[in-house]
Amino acid sequence: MITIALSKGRIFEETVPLLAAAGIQPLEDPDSSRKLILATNRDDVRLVIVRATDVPTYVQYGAADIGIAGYDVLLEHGGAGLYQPLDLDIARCKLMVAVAEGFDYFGAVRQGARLRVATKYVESARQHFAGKGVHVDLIKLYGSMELAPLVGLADAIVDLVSTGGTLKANKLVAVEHVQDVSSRLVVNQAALKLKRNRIQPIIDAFSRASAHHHV
Ligand code: PRT
Ligand code: MG
Repeated sequence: MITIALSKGRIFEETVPLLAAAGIQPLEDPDSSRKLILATNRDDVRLVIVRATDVPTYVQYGAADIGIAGYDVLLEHGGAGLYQPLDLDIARCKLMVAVAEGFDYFGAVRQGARLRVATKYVESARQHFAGKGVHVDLIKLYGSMELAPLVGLADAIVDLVSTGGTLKANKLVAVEHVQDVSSRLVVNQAALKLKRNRIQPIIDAFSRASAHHHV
């Protein structure tokens, strides 16, 4: 059996065509089904539906052989035990620093002020600000980061931006680019050795379908 870990929502939707290219069709839609293990048209392939941030963990411990995870999530996880053969170029967005409209971010940085930064992406944020020599106190949040500068929890946030609509709706502006993000294929290293004859064709099909973005 080959087990593939996916999160529902945008990653699942953009993965369906890649699965199809590998001859894999889910028998149910995770958005309407409450099942966490989904059968496919192939007896030897199943999907498990997990939180986006948990995908690397399932693959690291071999509970799933393969997974698809955002690069944002992989940077926080650290990538231990994971082979990352492909950038699938799906679910693209940018990790950005954003502040409330009217907050003088560059002025504060120039003066060497200590900034309070709220984020779910503590590791990426730490590296970004350390690289620039900016002093920060990081506040870990699990969602709705956009609220933090509006209610005085933080001076800035580090969050994903795709259309920019969420920042705009909350009167925030992006001031710095941290990292381009897209989703990557991750494979359990031991599973790849033991089941290469079944895993490699899936990697190859994904590679062809996603126009060869080798990491
Ligand atoms: O939603 P849940 O709490 O279960 O987990 P999650 O948010 O980690 O999962 P999901 O499915 O929302 O995101 C999975 C992956 O999609 C992320 O890890 C990213 O790699 C990728 N991705 C691509 C995004 C976005 N685009 C994105 N826009 N993930 C989140 N967003 C959020 C962003 O955090 C912000 O709140 O959408 C909002 C901004 O969108 P715009 O279009 O208004 O700019
Ligand atoms: Mg989300």
